[in-house]
Amino acid sequence: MSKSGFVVIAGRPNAGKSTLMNRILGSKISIVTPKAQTTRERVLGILTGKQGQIVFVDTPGIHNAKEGGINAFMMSEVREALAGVSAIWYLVDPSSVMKAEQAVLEILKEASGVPVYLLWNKTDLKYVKPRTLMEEIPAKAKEMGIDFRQQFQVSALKGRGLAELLAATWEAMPEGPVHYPDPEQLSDRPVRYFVAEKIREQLLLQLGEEVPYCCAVEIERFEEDPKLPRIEAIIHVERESQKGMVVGKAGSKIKAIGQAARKEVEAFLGQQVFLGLKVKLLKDWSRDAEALKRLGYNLPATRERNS
Ligand SMILES: Nc1nc2c(ncn2[C@@H]2O[C@H](COP(=O)(O)OP(=O)(O)OP(=O)(O)O)[C@@H](O)[C@H]2O)c(=O)[nH]1
Ligand SMILES: [Mg+2]
Repeated sequence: MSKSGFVVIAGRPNAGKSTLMNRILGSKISIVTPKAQTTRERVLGILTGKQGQIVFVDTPGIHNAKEGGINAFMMSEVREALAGVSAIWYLVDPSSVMKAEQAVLEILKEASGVPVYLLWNKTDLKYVKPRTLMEEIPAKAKEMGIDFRQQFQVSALKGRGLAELLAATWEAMPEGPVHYPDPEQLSDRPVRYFVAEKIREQLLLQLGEEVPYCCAVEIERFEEDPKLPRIEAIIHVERESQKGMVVGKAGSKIKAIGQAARKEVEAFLGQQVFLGLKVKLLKDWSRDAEALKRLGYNLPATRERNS
C-alpha cells in the first residue's frame, strides 16, 4: 500500500506559503509577490513519488477579516482546507509577532488532532530577536491543545531544510490509494485559472499598494488554437476612479501588465499566446455576494452543493 494524504500549508500573509509549495513541487503553481494577501483561493500542489502521494493545499494568509466579502471568503477557504487533512505545515516568518500569530492558532485549533509542523521560514535572512516568538508560539499552542509534532528551520526560497521536513511528513502520512492517479498532474485547477492568476500577479507587482486588492480577473474567452491560443481577460475594478490607475497614462500601465503576464503565461504553457486585457467596472465586487459568486469566489452560504 502506498502513502496518501493532504497537507495544508497555513500561516500569516507573506509567510512564504506559496513559495514553499512551488519549491516542493518544482513548479510555479501559486503566484508569489512581496505583497501580503497574494493568494486568494486554495490551490492544490500534487506530489507523486515512489512512496505515494502528498496533496499540498496552499491557502490564503490568515488575517482578521472584519468585514464580509472577499476577506471572509479567503478565511472560509482556509477553514475548509483544514477539514480532513493528515498534517498541517504552519509557516512562520520569524519577524512576525505573537498577536498576529494568535489569529493563526485560533484557526488551527479548529483542526483538532491533526499534527502540526511548525516551520520557521526565511532562515536565510538574519533576524535580531526571533527568540521570544520561538518560545511564545509553542507555549501558546500547548495551552490551546494544538498538537505541535515537530519544528523545522527552513528557507522556502533557498530550499534549505526541506528534505528533512518532507521525510518527516511522508512518515506521518496514512496508507491509502492516491487521489490523483495521473503522476503528471500537478494541480487541480484548469488552465484559465492559472492565466487569471498570472494577470493578478502582475497587477500586484506593478500597481501601487491598494489598487491590486480592488482588482479581480475574469477570463472572458479562451480559444484553443494550436498555433496561437487567443485569451481575452477582463480586469474588474470596484470604482470608476480605479480604471485610470490600471490603464495608466495613454494605456502604458495596462500594456506593461499585459506584456509581463503574457510572458508568464507563455512560460507556463510552453507556447506563444495572444493575451487581450480589458478593464471594466464591477461596482463594489469585493463586498457583493452576487459579484463574488460570478468571479468564482463562492462564499460558503452561496456555494453550490456539488462545486
Ligand atoms: N528571504 C526569503 N524570502 C522568502 C522566503 N520565502 C518566501 N519569501 C518571500 O516572501 C514574500 C511572500 O512570499 P509568498 O510565498 O507569496 O507568501 P505567502 O505566505 O504565500 O503570502 P500570501 O499568499 O499573501 O498569504 C515573497 O517576496 C517571497 O519571495 C524565504 O525563505 N526567504
Ligand atoms: Mg500565497
